[in-house]
Amino acid sequence: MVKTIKLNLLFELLFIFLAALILTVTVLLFFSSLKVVSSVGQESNPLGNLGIGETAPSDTTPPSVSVTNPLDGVSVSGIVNVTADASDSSGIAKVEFYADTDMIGTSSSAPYFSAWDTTVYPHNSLHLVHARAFDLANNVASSSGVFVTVLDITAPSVTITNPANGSTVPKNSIVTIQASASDVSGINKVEFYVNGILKCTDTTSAYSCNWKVPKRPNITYTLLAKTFDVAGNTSTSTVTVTSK
Ligand SMILES: [Ca+2]
Ligand SMILES: [Ca+2]
Repeated sequence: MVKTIKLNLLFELLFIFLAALILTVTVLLFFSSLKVVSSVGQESNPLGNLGIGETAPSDTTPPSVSVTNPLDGVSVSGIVNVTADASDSSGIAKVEFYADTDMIGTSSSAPYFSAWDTTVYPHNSLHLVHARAFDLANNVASSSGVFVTVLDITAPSVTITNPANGSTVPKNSIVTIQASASDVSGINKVEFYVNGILKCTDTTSAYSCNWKVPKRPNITYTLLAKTFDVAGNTSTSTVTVTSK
């Protein structure tokens, strides 16, 4: 009887020991599986080739950049294609183009270029064009500047504001022909013509011409204002009027 009880106790102790062993192994396996997951996570990291504690070599060298068009000292006009060469060991992120302190545009892939509208500048004005290149590590380099002279090839604007197109004018009277004219480079003069004959030349704003309307009624006249900007570009505005 006593022997049987001892044997039962022995079996119970063995069972508890085995249960504890299984629990311990299960817990160990669980945590080791977590480690596997975390190391897999590291493998997918872009810096996975680096060992623990290592960092990527940082790029501290700025790119090389130069403006390839326009050339230094040339004259330009209209829309100019500004181009640059840029290179860097870690790669170019973008190239910015400047005229004086104004940004012309940004180019993010080779060939690097930007369209520069020079029609906003006055005739014979001097401008400094340069490029700034950024590498992928955000190092910046500025190119040498190129000096260019902008020539105005854009016609001025002009409009006859009086008399109105298609209106009648009193015969045998003085009618003041008025015109508004403007240009980024400035207006040199406005010429006023009646049926092709030059009547007045006005060099200062407001531009006008006193025209003596002939005595005959029911005559149609073509009034024309021709304006010249300081670069010699011209444009015209015409109206027709009838004497009454
Ligand atoms: Ca670099
Ligand atoms: Ca002009």
